[in-house]
Amino acid sequence: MREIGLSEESLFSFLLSKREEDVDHAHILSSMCTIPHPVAVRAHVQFMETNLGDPGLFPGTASLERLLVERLGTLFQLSGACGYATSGGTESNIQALRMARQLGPKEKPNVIIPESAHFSFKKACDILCLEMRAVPLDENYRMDPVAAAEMIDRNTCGIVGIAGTTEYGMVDPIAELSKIAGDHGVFFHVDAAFGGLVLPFLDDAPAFDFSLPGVSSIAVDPHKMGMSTIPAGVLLVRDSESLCSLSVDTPYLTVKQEFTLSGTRPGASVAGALAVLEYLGIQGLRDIVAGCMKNTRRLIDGMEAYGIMRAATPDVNVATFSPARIPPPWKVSWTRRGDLRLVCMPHVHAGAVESFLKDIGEQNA
Ligand code: 0PR
Repeated sequence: MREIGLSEESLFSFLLSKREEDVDHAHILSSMCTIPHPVAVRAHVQFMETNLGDPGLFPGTASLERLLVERLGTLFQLSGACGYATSGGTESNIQALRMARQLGPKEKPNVIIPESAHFSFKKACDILCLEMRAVPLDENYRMDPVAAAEMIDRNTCGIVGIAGTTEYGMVDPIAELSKIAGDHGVFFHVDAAFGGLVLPFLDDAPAFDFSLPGVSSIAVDPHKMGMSTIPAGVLLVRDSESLCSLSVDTPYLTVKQEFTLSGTRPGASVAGALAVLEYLGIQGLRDIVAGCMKNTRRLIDGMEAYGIMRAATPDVNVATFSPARIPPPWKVSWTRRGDLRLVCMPHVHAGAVESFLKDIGEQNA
């Protein structure tokens, strides 16, 4: 620590210089986060000092969290869904597996998870001492439901399906998995951290939500396609008993029990997440998703015109390709199998797609 503090001017010029080292969103094609919507930023600033960890002190903010859960629950076809705002998909996935473990068999519990799962499930299994059984994928990078069913035994406490995989943008056969989970009486968590705010706005999207009776919980991240400020995830749960299985006593707070993983929790990004949903409504979100999907298709067509072929035909706005040389300053990512991965987030405008394609054409000519 400095003995004497900096002047405000020097402090902010130092901070600005650091901020300028960050990559400009104009060139980020690798991220599942995006530039927050202006209404999210405004709401975030308005709720900056609120703490959902002690909701009795912030009843107004706490009611916004309940409204956020209600809005997303209804979007996922369950009125009266319970849940809470998490820090993102990782926390939602950890908490979902924690519920599965609380409610399921106690002896050497295992969970059935697709090979395509986000690495947050590895963290969850480590923390919760769960055996992770990895289900192979079919030729379209979707979880094989027959293999999943064969892996279930009497120690299985949970099944996970992904609605919008991180790497290839695929939706697992959630309806079949819901049936399998229901038949075995096993907790079924759907990781829709990415796809949860894409699929409801597409025509002909596969079912992935609470309309399927076997679905026990859903993770969805407003800080991804919901254009919220970070951190904003939501864990939605069908039954309040499942969520209450996570409760611990909190004797000196304004509430006597809590089921969340974090104690102190930001109200700011919850207000930000809700602000976007309220401001855009279904129609506004549908337009944004339509734009992202159009850009994804244009990217795939444009790359294939250069002979860089798609690795998959995605269900959501993640495009993957056989390896290609990528010129600076574009920031792209690579899947575990070595495919090029590009995510058409709302900040990736049609103009950026065209200028990326032009650069690729020159580089790979
Ligand atoms: N589930 C799925 C399907 C995800 O894609 C992700 C993150 C998570 C869970 C975990 O969410 P949190 O990171 O919010 O805890 N997917 C992105 C990824 O790993 C996260 C990300 C976002 C990474 C922006 C980089 C980046 O620039 O690719």
